[in-house]
Amino acid sequence: MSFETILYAVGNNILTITLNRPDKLNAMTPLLLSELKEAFQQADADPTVRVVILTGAGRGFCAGADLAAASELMMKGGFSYEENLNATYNPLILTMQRLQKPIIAAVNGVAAGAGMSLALACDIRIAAESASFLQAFVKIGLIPDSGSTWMLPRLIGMTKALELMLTGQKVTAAEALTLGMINQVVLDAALVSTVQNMAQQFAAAPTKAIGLIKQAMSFAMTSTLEAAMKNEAALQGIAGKSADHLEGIAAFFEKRPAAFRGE
Ligand code: LHQ
Repeated sequence: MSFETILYAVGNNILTITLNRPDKLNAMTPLLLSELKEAFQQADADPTVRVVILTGAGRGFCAGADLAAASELMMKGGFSYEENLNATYNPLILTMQRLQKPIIAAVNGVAAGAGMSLALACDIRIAAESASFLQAFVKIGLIPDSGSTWMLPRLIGMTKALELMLTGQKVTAAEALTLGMINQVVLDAALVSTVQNMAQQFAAAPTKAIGLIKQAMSFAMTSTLEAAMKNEAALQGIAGKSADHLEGIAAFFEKRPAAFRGE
């Protein structure tokens, strides 16, 4: 399957999706949004994909909504931000969150507005030293969207999340690490190899359990302790029946590395 605005490459059980509008810092047009959602749906359906890397071509990760495309739609009249978000950005973020496979954001440059929301919707964020993050929305008189108001305070706490949203100030990769917004900062030249190493580990991991961990954590974010434990028990019931669990136990007693197949 070939796309116009993203690159989609699978190899060794690793899917790399590259946002590919480098001249516009990979700002998201309606086409890019629909292609990206389709890419994650394909990742879901393809059993050979056991981990996804999301990155940007050129010097940016993603500059958020393409403001030229947004203004064009507004000029035509009848454009509704609410409808647009509900029809495009929100389903994309939910598709990512519900994907039963890990997503690593390789943040190669600036992640702004909904581009930052996109990075926040990934499960792991590794940033190049020169990358930065900004809740750009307020600078154009908008509010954070695409899940930022839900995700950011959960990651870094209300105090700092609100400050970043109210000011729109740029956060460097080093600051983002200190805030707990990202998992790791690496030298620009080491980004690809660091992310590849982590992706290889996930590609050899018990994929079913990883999907269930994502599901359990997502549920627990909005539930009581009692409900979270009940849900853990139900999901553990599923994990306990997986082939990879049997393999994990066998490998433990045979004192050898487990050969997980993602089943
Ligand atoms: C862009 C963009 C961009 C188009 C850089 N669009 N061209 C909104 C509306 C609709 C529905 C749903 O949700 C949303 C949510 C949002 O995402 S709102 C927030 C949208 N994003 C922004 O407001 C960020 C705008 N961009 C910037 O503030 C800067 O470009 C940043 C800080 C990201 C990077 O600055 P620089 O490194 O100085 O790069 P630059 O500004 O020179 O940009 C390079 C090129 O990319 C330039 O094009 P040009 O043809 O002049 O070389 C920019 O116009 C273009 N570009 N962001 N969002």
